[in-house]
Amino acid sequence: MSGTIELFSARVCPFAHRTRLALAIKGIEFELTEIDFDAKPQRFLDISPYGKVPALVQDGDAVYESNVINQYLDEVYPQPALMPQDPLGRARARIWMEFLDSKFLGVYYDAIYNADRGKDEEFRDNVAEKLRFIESEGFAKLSSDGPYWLGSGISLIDLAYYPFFERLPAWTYYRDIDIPDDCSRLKTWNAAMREHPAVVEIANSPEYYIEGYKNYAA
Ligand SMILES: N[C@@H](CCC(=O)N[C@@H](CS)C(=O)NCC(=O)O)C(=O)O
Repeated sequence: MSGTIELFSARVCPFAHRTRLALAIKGIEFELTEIDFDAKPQRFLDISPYGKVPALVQDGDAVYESNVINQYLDEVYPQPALMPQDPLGRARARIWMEFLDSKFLGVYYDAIYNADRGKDEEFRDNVAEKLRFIESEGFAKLSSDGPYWLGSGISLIDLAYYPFFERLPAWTYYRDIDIPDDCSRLKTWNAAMREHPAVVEIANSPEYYIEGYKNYAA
């Protein structure tokens, strides 16, 4: 069995949040090292070549990139399984994790970083379009009776997306962006995620995120 895990993390970071969720769901013990971005220790930079959290060390070996870390954890600690058992299912899970990072997050963060109030509506529509795509191409085709992305069992897709939805109250507060009413599966998923014990264990309040994104939204 593999040795102790040290996780380099930051409370503010949605990517690190993904890995905290995977560790919590699997009940894996680990040592948490919180990184101050303004004073990154050399020990952290030595194992995280991009200087980003999350990064994990086990038996002297480093793994970084949140979705890669989570798939590593799922292979080293197979129970409970957080990826489908069949290759096609795993391919689909990776497609949606990739969609989030390469196609959704840019649009999502553009909307809160935007400094031109005259363009807020355009950015809001762009986010809504992506959320509707997730609803119709993702949930409607994959989640069966739900409530999670792949049905009744939570998976790494859920863990990849959820941190950005825990932060959604900041988007609502500053930019009036929320899950569209016609995205009922997405709403059900969001509500189910919020009640999951692992989510509850490490959740931050809406106020924490509203305060945390204040400077970005200004
Ligand atoms: N693609 C990376 C993104 C990680 C990332 O962007 N982490 C940010 C915090 S949310 C970071 O460590 N930033 C430190 C810095 O830019 O100095 C992943 O999925 O792990």
